Amino acid sequence: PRTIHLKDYTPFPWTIDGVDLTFALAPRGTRVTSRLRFRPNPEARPGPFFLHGEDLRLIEARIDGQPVSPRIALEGLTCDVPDGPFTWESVVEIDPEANTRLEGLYLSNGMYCTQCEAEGFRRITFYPDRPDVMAVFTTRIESDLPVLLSNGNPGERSEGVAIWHDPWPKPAYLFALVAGDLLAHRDRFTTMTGREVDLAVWVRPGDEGKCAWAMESLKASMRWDEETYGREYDLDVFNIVAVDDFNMGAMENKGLNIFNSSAVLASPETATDANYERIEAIVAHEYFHNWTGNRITCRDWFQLSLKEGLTVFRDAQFTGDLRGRGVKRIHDAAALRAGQFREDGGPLAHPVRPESFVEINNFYTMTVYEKGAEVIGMLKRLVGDEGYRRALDLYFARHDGQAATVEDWLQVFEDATGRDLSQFKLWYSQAGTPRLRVEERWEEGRYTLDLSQTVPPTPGQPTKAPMVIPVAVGLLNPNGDEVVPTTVLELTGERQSFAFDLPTRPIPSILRDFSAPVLLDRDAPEEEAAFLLAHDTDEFNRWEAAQTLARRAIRARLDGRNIDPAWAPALRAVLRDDTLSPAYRATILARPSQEETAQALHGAGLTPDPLAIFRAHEEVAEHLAHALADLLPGLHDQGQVPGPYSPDPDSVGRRSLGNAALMLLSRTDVGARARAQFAGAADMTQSVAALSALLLVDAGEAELQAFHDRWSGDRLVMDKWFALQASLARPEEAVATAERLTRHPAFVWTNPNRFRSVLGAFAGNLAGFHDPSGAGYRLLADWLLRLDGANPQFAARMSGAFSTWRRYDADRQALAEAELRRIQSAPGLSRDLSEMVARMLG
Ligand code: HT7
Ligand code: ZN
Repeated sequence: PRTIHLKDYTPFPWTIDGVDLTFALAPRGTRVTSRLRFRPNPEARPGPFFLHGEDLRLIEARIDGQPVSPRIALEGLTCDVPDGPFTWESVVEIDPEANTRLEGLYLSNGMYCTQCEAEGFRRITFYPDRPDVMAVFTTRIESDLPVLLSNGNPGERSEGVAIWHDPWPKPAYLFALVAGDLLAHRDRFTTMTGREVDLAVWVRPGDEGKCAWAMESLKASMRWDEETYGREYDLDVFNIVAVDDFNMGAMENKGLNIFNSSAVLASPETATDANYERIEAIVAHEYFHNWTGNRITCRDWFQLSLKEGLTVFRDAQFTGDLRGRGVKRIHDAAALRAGQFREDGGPLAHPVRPESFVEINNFYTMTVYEKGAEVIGMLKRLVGDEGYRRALDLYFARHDGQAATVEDWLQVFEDATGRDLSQFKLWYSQAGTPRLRVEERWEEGRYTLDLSQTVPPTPGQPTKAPMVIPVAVGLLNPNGDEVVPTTVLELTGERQSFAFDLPTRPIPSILRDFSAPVLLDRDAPEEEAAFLLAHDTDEFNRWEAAQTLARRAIRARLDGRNIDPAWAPALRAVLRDDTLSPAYRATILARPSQEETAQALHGAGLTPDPLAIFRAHEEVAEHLAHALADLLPGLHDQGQVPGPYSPDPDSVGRRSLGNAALMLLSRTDVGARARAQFAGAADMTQSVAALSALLLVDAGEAELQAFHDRWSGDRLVMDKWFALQASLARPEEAVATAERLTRHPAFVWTNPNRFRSVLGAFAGNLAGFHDPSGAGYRLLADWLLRLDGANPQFAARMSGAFSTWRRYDADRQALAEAELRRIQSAPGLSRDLSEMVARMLG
């Protein structure tokens, strides 16, 4: 397969003045007629006329009305064309029913829907399927189905025909079409300039009672983007459609967002607080793409983070504003460390702006999304809130209607703030998590922080230059007063010193608010973490201090030592502090994940033993459960929020603290409270938490069955039933549990949500997946091979579970490698999965 390189970019030799599409929908033979008005692109060098196209049956092609015979190749067609402007027409036939890839036009439970990002439009018709070709689309849909939707504003509607016109030029990846027997949950929004927008969430009959939260989230997002970024919506309608078979969370098609039903549907009985929060965040993310992604799109797919990093950053700001910045920052940093640091430290490491790819779908990663968002957060910290706002205003003014690059993005910051960002740009090109070493010196009246950085080698990048690292620091007096409030130190060299004149030696709080996505390396005095846990004014670093203590406890058990008896009392003081929000106190009670422990051991040059890690985490939880036994029932009681269910931040926070307490309580009361909570649960949050607490202590057989019997008709709730078992199965039973679940009649493996709920959840069960027999590796490899034949994009995504295989002992390595090689040598392996496996084998 061909490798595509950033350096080879050339503009398309034509521009398109208008696109007219007609879809005559039929499950086995949909006819797509396209009429494209081409004009030579004055900014491009002339080149061959090439249109992408895959799995299309060409019926006829014409240029200016005259039949032509294009040369069909594997990935598209070429044709001789006139020198000046011309009109290209083609008729193709496609087979939506046979489309199991969920890219292009496909059928999901009788509903037609599309997924065109990144390169799915070429499975619909012949087209220059690249993001820098932007055009105005008019779409005619012919079908007897009652609801026919596409991008833009609705035009004429008559028996069996609907016409849609999208006035905003867009790349083909933002095209969408939906047709089906759907019901709408409707509302309206009045924009900042008084325009009325009709909003609708479209779902299958039966799901119409589960749309209210997505609609509320949409309206909140529309208002927030007006108030925070001055961005107004620009069409008369905004439609969201929920679909059951979908590879990712959602897609920001212009005016017609298509969502995985798990990211839309919610009712108190069927969705947890976490589901509600996820829906709110994804609805916001897709809506925010209307400006950062759609009005300003990407020149090529190497610039993906331009829209994704920025939109993740914006959705995080939104969630922080609605639900509390400190807790949001803690959740994001924890997720980044567990997922993106893992990616950056292994064979799949790549820069935020990759320089080459075989299959672009393999680069929708945490590095592009989440690290990309971190880079924007650093930029904002460096130029300040005012500078950021000026730069963003300039970005929207200068690049509206364009397909932009990372260079364009940085240029607006340089122009708006006068800052030179040439070194900062390394964050886009250098992969790997920088390690920030901090040492301190105290000489009478002068406190000095010596900062130094190293960026580790990553595939294809053996040596690195120093980055710009904003290190937010605060200094506290030994009595707990803050003597130096948060100050941003800018580390630009390999090592730099920063001095403070102070009467007494302070205690430093370093990397406040997780001001840069780096690993902090510091030999801190033992007692410092407990001090910061008690006194730090920075919410993030206070939580980080709690994490440091928890890591120490885990490490003690791994080394066969006793847990420091001062740990639980230190936590107790914070947990009892009613001035702190329950949501925040819940984060204090959380321990690092087993994955994080494995990563830390590997980073320290040790070989992690998944079983030992599992046991150490269990022992630490047992220790806390006993040491906090008197406090936990009260915390759990606080989580019983009276009145009807509401996903407001306060209620969610209370339940999260109550349920964090319950997870520990079940270890000392043999599940009594969890059983009672399960029996009396009025909402899914309480029900799932209770079931988890029981499964954690190897109980809950009867509750599991009751849950199954009650919810067997609800797809999304059944996903939870599968995922809970696969992820919480004890190490010795995990492979057998996952295998058994794959034999369950409801295990529809072609549905990505269901596949993920069993095999994704199992792969996240550290000791289960890394079973010393290799049976976990074999199970996943078998399923990946099967999945690859139907849905390569999703198979490739799920294969990432193997990426850490070199961390483990020689026996496990040999077993995992054998499975990767078995996959690699399978006949007919997709480009998607073969690229992933090749990279993982390195
Ligand atoms: N921009 C979208 C990314 C995407 C996608 C979505 C659904 C199915 C397949 C997809 N491939 C790429 C989603 C987003 O970031 O908002
Ligand atoms: Zn996105």
